[in-house]
Amino acid sequence: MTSEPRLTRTGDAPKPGIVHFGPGAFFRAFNAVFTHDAIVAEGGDWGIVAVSLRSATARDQLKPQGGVYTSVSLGKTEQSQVIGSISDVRVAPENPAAIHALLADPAIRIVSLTITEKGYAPPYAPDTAIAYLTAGLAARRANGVPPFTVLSCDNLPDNGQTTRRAVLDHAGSIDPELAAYIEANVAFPSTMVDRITPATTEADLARLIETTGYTDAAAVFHESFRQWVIEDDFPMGRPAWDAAGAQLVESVAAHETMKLRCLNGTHSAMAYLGYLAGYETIFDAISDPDFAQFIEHLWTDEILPTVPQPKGEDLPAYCRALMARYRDPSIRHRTWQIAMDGSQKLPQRLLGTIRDRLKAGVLPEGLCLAVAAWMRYVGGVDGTGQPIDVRDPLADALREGSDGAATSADKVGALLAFEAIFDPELAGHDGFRSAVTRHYDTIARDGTKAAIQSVLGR
Ligand code: CS2
Repeated sequence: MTSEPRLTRTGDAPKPGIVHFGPGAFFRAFNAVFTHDAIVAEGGDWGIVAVSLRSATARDQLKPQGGVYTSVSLGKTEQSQVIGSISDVRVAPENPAAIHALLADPAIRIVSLTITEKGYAPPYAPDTAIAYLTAGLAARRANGVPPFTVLSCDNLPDNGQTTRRAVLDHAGSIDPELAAYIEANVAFPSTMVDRITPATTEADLARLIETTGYTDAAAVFHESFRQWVIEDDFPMGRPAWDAAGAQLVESVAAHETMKLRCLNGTHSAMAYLGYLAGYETIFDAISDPDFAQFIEHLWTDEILPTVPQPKGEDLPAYCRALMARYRDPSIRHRTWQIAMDGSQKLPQRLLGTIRDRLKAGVLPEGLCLAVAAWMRYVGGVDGTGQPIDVRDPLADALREGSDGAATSADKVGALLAFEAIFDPELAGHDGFRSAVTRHYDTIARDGTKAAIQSVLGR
């Protein structure tokens, strides 16, 4: 127990204009910070009502503090900022009707989402974000209130379009006229979001008490870097996010591909390979010269040739900056955390790149190795025989898939048969299949480091 006073709000919370689903660490390190800075810069009633779809943790942490918390930028010079943009926090399952009423409120002009990749997958039960969005839009249509803008902030290609398709799909199953209305009237701008935010630890919170003199149960710890690219399509207005450093553009597609393939692709590669090699964090993995050289190889030879040129970006410089971000010793980002939900991440992070290389007639060995490492990881046992705590909506099915098969070719084949992950054309590509099987065997026989060295030609 500490005797330090708890952080609290002084003054009034901003009047709400945004509802946000998914009040976790990333939202607090990113959306809420940009919105705080935007309100400070240019004002506006853009307070955020943060809604959790499941657990009460965020509410229990934030409510006693009046919604304020500390955002800590780690690095050589640590900087902390008290963030005041969260007006209220709700737990949807405690009172779904209150969430429906909130979404129907004309003051709410934007509904944003950080619900992770799996949050967009059907079926859309009434307690999912997609169902709440649809119900909110239906209520506004019935009441003659203009619709809110829907802003997905998850790491998915075309996240606006993905959300739109999900909402239209769900609305169509309820009432085709509602779907037609949404199609004609609701804006779903796409975004690219980027800030590395490891899960908060008890040690982080204890250190914060020492440096600030107060207790803050909701604090978040992240890198100082942040990049937000947003399609500027907000019929009901938006906070001055541009004044806070966001890039408002016509199309984010190229930015999104760059980020998903260069950052998230190498993140996932390091998560599986690094975990199997015994590395706890990205920093630990990238400090191994073999890993560093492997990641450089992935960027230069396998990923960048597939990435379109985003306006205003220098792609090789982008990758150099990424390497510096990975090498930051103050960011303890666990490989296990990034390894989570691989079945939802692989397609946009690794498989699209592989497909593009195969189309160009090149077999991307390093990315095939990353896929093989994922296959070993979801097998649930590491190289030393220890069980792996695999967190994935498909975890059981994936483990059973690889358990049943006799040879490694059969195991790889069984996993490639998951059509929700691998499209049949890729799964049936002989060169891809045999490269993944070969790497799968090398990891089992000689270990992860040897497999990496074989790709590097050593
Ligand atoms: C990471 C991302 O957990 C993961 O899968 O790759 O959360 C990554 O840290 C962010 O996208 C960085 O912006």
